[in-house]
Amino acid sequence: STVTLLGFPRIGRRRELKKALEAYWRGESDAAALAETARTLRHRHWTLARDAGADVVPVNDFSLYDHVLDTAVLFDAVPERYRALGDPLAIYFAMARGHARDGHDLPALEMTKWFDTNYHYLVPELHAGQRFRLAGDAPLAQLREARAAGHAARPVLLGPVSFLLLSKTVDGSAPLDLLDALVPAYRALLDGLHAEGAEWVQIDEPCLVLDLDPAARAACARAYAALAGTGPRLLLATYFGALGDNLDLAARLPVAGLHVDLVRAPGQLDAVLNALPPSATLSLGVVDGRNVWAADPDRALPLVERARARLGDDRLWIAPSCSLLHVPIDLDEETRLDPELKGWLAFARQKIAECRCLADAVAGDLGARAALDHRRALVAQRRSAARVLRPEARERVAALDAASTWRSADLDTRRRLQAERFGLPLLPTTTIGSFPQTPALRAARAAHRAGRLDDAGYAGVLRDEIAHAIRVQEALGLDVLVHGEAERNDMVEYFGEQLDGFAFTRQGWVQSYGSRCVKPPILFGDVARPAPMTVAWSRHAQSLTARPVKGMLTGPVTVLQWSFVRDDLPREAVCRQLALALRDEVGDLEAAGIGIVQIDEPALREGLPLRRADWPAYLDWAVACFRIAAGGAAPATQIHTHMCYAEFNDIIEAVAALDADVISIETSRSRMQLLDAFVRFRYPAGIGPGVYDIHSPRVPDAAEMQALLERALEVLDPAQVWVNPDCGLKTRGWPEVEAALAHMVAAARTLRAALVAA
Ligand code: THG
Ligand code: ZN
Repeated sequence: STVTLLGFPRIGRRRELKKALEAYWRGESDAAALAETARTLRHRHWTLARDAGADVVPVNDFSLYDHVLDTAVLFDAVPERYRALGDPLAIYFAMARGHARDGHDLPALEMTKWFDTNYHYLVPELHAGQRFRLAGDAPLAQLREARAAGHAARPVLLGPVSFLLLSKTVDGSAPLDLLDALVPAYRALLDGLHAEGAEWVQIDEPCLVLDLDPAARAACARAYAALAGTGPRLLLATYFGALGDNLDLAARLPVAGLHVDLVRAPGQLDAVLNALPPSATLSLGVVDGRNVWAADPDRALPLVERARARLGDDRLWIAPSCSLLHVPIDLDEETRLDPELKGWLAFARQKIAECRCLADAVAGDLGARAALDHRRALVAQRRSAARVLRPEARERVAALDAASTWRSADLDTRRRLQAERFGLPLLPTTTIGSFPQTPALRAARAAHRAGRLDDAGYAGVLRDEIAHAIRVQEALGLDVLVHGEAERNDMVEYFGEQLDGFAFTRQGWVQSYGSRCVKPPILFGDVARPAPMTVAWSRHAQSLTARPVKGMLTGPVTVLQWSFVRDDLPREAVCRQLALALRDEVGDLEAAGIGIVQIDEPALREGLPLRRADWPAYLDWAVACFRIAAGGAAPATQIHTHMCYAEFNDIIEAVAALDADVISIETSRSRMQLLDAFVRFRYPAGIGPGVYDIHSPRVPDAAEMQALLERALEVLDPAQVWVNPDCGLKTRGWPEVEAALAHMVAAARTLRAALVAA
C-alpha cells in the first residue's frame, strides 16, 4: 500500500515561518527573504516526510498564513476594499491582519475556528454575483518545485463545497449559490495541474462529516459532476468525523479515491468498504492527526488488514487521519521529556513513520512486525503506569453527586449578599484578566527558563509587574481589578505546568493563527493539584489595593479543549478531574480573601461536537464540569466567566445553566448583535458586553463605547450590566490599553450619572 499524508505543519520545527513572517511585517526583511524561508521549509518538510516513510508527499498544504485565505486569493475572491493596495503580498496580509497605514484603514477578514480545532481560518467574504477566476499559480509552482526535487507529489486543494460553506456573504445571500460560478475556476486549476503532471489531486471536503442540508448535498453532487473528467484523479478527503448519512453521497461522487478518518470514526470502515465503488482507492486515516499518542497497533492494524483483504494493496493507502497541521513536528526535539512518557508519543514525523510501519507490517515485513510488537508493549505499559493512575483522583470523581454541581444558594440570594459585600456602583467596570505581556516580561521569562534568572529574581519581576498593573487600574478608576496574569505564558499551558497528570514540551508548537502558536500541554494521567496554582499572585495583588481583585482561572472545558488529552479515558471523565482541581483552587482563593473569581470558558462552544445529535450529551457534561469547579464557592463569592467570540444562539441555555453570577462576552465587533441571544433568553445574571475590540490596535473614543453601552442598556436591565473590554489585553501594548480603558471608564461614568439622575 502507498503511504501518504494529507498535510504537514508549516510553521517549522523552530517556528522559522513565524520568525520570518514577523520580521517581514516589522519591515526588517523583504519579500524575497520571506519567499526563500517558505521555499526552504517546504523542501525540508517534503524531505522529512519522505525520509520518514511517505511514498507521496502533499504540496500546496503550505501557506504563509492560512489555506482558506490562500484558496480565496487563488480564485480571486478578494473584497474590493483591499485591491487598492496593488501589491499581491500586501493584499494577502491585509486580508489576514488588516492594514492601517499609508492612508488605508482596512480591517482584516473575520477569523474563526477550523471545525473543532484550535486552528483559526480567515472567513472568505463573498457576495451575490461574485465572480471567480484562477488568479494564481501557487499549487502549480509548488508541484513543479517538489517534482524538480525528486518527490512524488500530490497537490492539495480545499474543495469547492467546503470552501463555500466556510465562507460568508456580506449581503445575506447563500454562499452555495456561487457554486456554478466557482467550479469553472477549479476546472481550470485541475487542468493546469494535469498539464504539470499531477496524477492525483487531493480535494478536501471536511464538510462531508457535518450535518448537511439538501442544498449542500445537491451542491456536492453538482460540483463533482462538473469536475469529473478533468485530467487528474481526485482523492476526496474527509476528516474529523464519520461520513455517516453523507456516506452514500460521498461514495457516489465521480472521484477516484476517498480518504476517511478511522481514528475519530473507526466504526465506519465496513460501511465505507461496502459503499466504495469497485475501482476506487481508499485512503485509511488510521494514525491520529489530532493528538500526540503513538498509535495502538491493536486499534490500527485490524482496520488496515480488513481493508487490505477487501481491496488488495493497489487500491489501499495508509495515512494519518487528517492533516498533521494540528500536532507538533518532531518528538526528537524534546530532549528533556521524561523517556517513559516520550515512549508513548508521536509527533508529525513519527506519525508518518507509524503509517509506514503499518503498511510494511501488513505486507509481511518482519522488522515492521517486531516494531509493532514493541509498540504493543509500550501501550500496555502506558495503560498501567503508576504516573497515569491516581486512585484518589478516580475516587473523588466517583464520589461526585448532583449536589456537587450546585451553589449553596440561588442566584437572587447570591446577588443580594454580593451587593452587600462589594458595594459596587451601577455599571461596574472591570477587565477580562490579562494585561500586556511586554517584551521585558517575555525576556525575563526566557531568562528564567534558560537558568539565567533565578526563581527569586523572576518572582520579583512578576511582583513588580503586578504592582504596576494594580497602580494603573487604580489610577484609571476601575471598580474590580485583576492582577494581570504576568506569571502566565498561556492560559492553558500555565495550569498544565502546575497540575499533576500533565507534561509539557519545549518545542511542541502548533499553529493557532498566522504566526501565532500555542504549546498545548499533554494531559497523560489522572489529574491532581499538588499545590495552589494562582493564590500567591492574587493575594499579592489584593494586598496592594482596597478594591476587590478578581481571581483568574481557566475553566475545565477550556483546559481540556486546548490540551492534548489522553485517549484511554472518556473526555468527560478527564474533565471532571480538572473541574475538581479547579474547585480546590476556588476554595483556596476564597480562603486567601479573594471574593470574586473568574473561571474562563472561551472554548466551551468550540468543543461542541460536529454533529448536532451529539450536542446535548456534550453540553450536559461540559456544564456540569463548570458547575463542579464553581459549586463550592460561598454565596457571597462572585463567580464570573468569560467567553470569546462565539455564536451564542446555539448554546444560550447551556451558558445560562453555568449559573455564573456574571458573564463577559465579545460583542463589540458585531455592534452588540451577539447580545440578542441573551436578551431573547432573558438571561438572569450579570452581563459584561465587551465595549471595544481588543484584537485591533485602534483605540475607540469614549463616545463610541458609550453608544455601544446605550444599545446594551436599551435591552438589558441596567442593574445587570457590567462594563469591560471584549477580551484579555495580553497581546496589546500598555499605552493603547491605558488610553482605551480611560475612555471605557469615562463612558461608564457618564452613563452611570445619567442612570442615577433618572
Ligand atoms: N491559549 C490557547 N489557545 C487559544 C488561545 C490562548 N486559542 C484561541 C485563542 N487564544 C488564540 N489566540 C492566541 C493569541 C496569542 C497567541 C496564541 C494564540 C500568542 N502565542 C505566542 C506566539 O505565538 O508568539 C506564544 C505564547 C507563549 O509564549 O506561550 O501570542 O490564549 N492555548
Ligand atoms: Zn476572550
